[in-house]
Amino acid sequence: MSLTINLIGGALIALIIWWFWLSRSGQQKAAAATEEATIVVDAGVYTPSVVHARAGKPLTLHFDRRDPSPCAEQVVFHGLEVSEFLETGKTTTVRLNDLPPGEYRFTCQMQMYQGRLLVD
Ligand SMILES: [Cu+2]
Repeated sequence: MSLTINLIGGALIALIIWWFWLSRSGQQKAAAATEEATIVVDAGVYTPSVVHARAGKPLTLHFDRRDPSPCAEQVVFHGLEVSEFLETGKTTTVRLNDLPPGEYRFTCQMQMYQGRLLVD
């Protein structure tokens, strides 16, 4: 009986280590240049809030809006002349093509939500 409990305990510890390791490697992936990303819009923050993209490549962003407050309803890409309305409870896809190198902010219309798009 105690052997079974020890095995379960060991398995749980292994699971916790694996989970932390996985979540950490996930964060590293978010910092790497990407051509597609999903951004959760909730509780006043974009997650992830920083997107790294390659210049001249298309970038597809899926905004998963979970915050019903009007504050979250629009995303504006400053310096790119792009903005989009986001529907609550749905995912809205924004496609950006031929991005010039630089750093661009993306925010809600009131600039409460803050994100950065890094292009190089
Ligand atoms: Cu806002």
